[in-house]
This record gives sequence, structure tokens and C-alpha cells, in this order.
Amino acid sequence: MNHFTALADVPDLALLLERAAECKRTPNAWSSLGRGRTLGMVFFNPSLRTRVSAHRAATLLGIDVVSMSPGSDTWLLETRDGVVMDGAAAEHIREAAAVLGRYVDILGIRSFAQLTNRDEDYAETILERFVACAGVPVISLESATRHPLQSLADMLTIEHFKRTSRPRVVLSWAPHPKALPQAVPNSFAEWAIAMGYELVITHPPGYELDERFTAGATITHDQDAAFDGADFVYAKNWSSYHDYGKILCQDMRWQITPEKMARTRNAYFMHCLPIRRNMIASDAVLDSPSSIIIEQAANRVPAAQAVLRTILEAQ
Ligand code: AN0
Ligand code: CP
Repeated sequence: MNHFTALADVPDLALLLERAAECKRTPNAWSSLGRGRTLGMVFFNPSLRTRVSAHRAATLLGIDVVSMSPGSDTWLLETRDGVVMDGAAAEHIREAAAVLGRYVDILGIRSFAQLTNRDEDYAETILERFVACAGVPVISLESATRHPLQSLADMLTIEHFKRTSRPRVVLSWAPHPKALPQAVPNSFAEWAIAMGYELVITHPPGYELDERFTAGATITHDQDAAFDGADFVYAKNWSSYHDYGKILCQDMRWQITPEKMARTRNAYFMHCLPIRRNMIASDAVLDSPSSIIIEQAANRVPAAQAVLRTILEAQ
């Protein structure tokens, strides 16, 4: 594996999960594998889990880390081609990516969807520019359309907690005050389908995701029916894909509550975090024994460690 930007970059999903499970069991077993190597992480958007878990994973492998946020601790970057740079951006992404590629051995990029132009977001311009110009392996730390490090941790979590070989996994839209990207649900759907789970996606009308990610899932507007017999409930808000970036619904009846969880087969509750309490899910759900959100977040470390290890071993 060279880059890690999408499921398609993973040659063997089962092997990557096995490696993540190994990293979880014996995190210190590869402590000199990355000696002399540096991971650079570029955050165009805020992060708690991705920033700290990837740093921790790198440290466990003996890799040095340097993190930056363009526009606050490095120059604001221009991403459009052919423009006269007489505005706020002092540096073009072309030079920034090429230079960083000379300083570090692996580059992680966080760059969210802007949610104004679907074609631009789905072209993954920023991530792809780093892939094209940096000359080193690139890891997505959540891009405009995908969050594969999150999905790997999610699959590791489901594999650990599942009680049947093919669990019923429900991805439920839930209300949120701001427009959010489709990256997390896109990736979750893509990975859950590849794992062979029974994936049910439930959302209000108008929130259909890009079918390239959801082909093979059951899609319903009936949240109650979706929850019947569920083994896992994965809550997430996203903005509309078809009416791009719009909030079409803020109906609080979509919030995940104990009454809804009672319809399930004692399902575990999951969310990628950060989560707005009493919007997406009620306190009673988040604080119940069924909630595995902290274990899920903890699994971000072995997930990132497995990805870094796999890239280092391929070099
Ligand atoms: C981001 C999102 O929905 O993509 C990051 C989630 C990991 N969430 C927020 O911006 C609140
Ligand atoms: N789940 C996740 O990626 O969290 P952060 O945005 O805090 O990194």
C-alpha cells in the first residue's frame, strides 16, 4: 500500500484489519520500524481524534511528527490554478506540497468539503494535488468525500463487539444545526458493504447519498423499521448530496433516543465524534452501557498504526 485515501487503496481489507487488531494487542512491537522517518500532517480543518491518534500511532512506530494548519501556523494556501495571487493566500498548494514532500516521508491531509460546489468537492482537488505534487505516500485524515481512517477504526470496533457473523448495521441520519459533509457516511457505507455486513441506511427524504458508496445497502425513510433487529446503530448527520450541501430537515424526531434503541436487538450505539449531545443522540443513549463511542475513538490509534505500518513495510 502506497497511499491511503480510499478503500480502493487497500489491497487486502481483511489483512489490514488483522494488522489493526495486532497493533491493538501489542502496540509496542514495531517501535523502531519508523526510526528516522517523519510524518507531516496538514490540517485545513480542526481535529481532536485524528490529530492525536495519528500522532500517537506514529510515536508508537518511532516516527517523528510535524503538524500544521495552513493559514494559522503556515501560509494560507491558494488551491486554484492559473489565478493571480493578489489575495489572502501567500503560497500555492503546488509549491507547498512539493516542498513538504522533500521534508517528510508520509503526508497526512485533512481537507473537508466546502459544500458549495459538488463537482469540485467530489473531484478531491486538494487531496489529489498533494498526491500529485508531494512524491511521498499520502494518508487522508478526512477529505471532502471520505474518512477512511475513521472507517477502519469503525470496522475494527464492529468486529470486536459483533455477536453474529453478519450483523445488521444501521447507519442513521440524525439532526444537527450545521451543514456537515458526507465524508463519514460515504466511507462508512463503502467499508461496511465491503465487510459483508447487512447495511441499512435510514434518513429523511432528500438525504440519499451518492450511490457509488451505498450500492448494496438497504435504504429506507422509515427509521423505526430500520432499527428493528439492529445489532449496531451508527448515527451521523450529513447535508444533502443531491441538493448539494443543503439542510433539508432538522426534525428532532430523528434524534437517537432510548425508545428507538429499544426496538433494536440490544444494539451498540456508535458515532465518529465530535457529537452534539441532545441533537444527534440524547444523553441517556450516550451515557448508556450500549454506547461504545469511547472504545470506537480509542480504536483510531491501532487503525492509524496499522496504516502507517503497512505503508512503511511497503517502502
Ligand atoms: C466533521 C464531519 O461531519 O465530517 C468531522 C467528523 C469526524 N464533523 C464536524 O464538522 C462537526
Ligand atoms: N472522528 C474524527 O475524525 O474526529 P476529529 O474531527 O476530532 O479528528
